[in-house]
Amino acid sequence: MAGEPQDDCLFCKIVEGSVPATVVRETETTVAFRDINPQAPTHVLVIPKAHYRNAAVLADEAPDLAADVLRETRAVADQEKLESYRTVFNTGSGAGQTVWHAHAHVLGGRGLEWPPG
Ligand code: IU
Repeated sequence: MAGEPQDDCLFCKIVEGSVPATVVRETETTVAFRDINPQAPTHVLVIPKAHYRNAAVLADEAPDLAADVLRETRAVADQEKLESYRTVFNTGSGAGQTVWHAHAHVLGGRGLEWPPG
């Protein structure tokens, strides 16, 4: 069922606490933790605690939760004292999505090129 934890999902395990992560923020509905392969001095992932396979499904099925995730990206940027930052939702394998639990990347702390690769 949409939103239910998935046994084979690494990010669900991070939410449960059975896989460790460097958590920087947590709310009732979201967790934010440092990416293990950072692409910028600040690279934090914000995830909903509930499992949705990507940002498109999250937006369709749980728009209030999608708003919580977006609000938390801003809170992470504030906490990390980022004046400029980029929020990325890779959606689908062609866009580089590799983990099938919706997540926002928050990247900052260096100049960022546009367009992205
Ligand atoms: P993507 O948008 O699905 O490609 O992002 C997945 C991110 O999850 C990627 O940046 C990985 O470095 C990151 N990640 C992580 O932080 N911890 C993990 O155990 C695994 C992936 I697997």
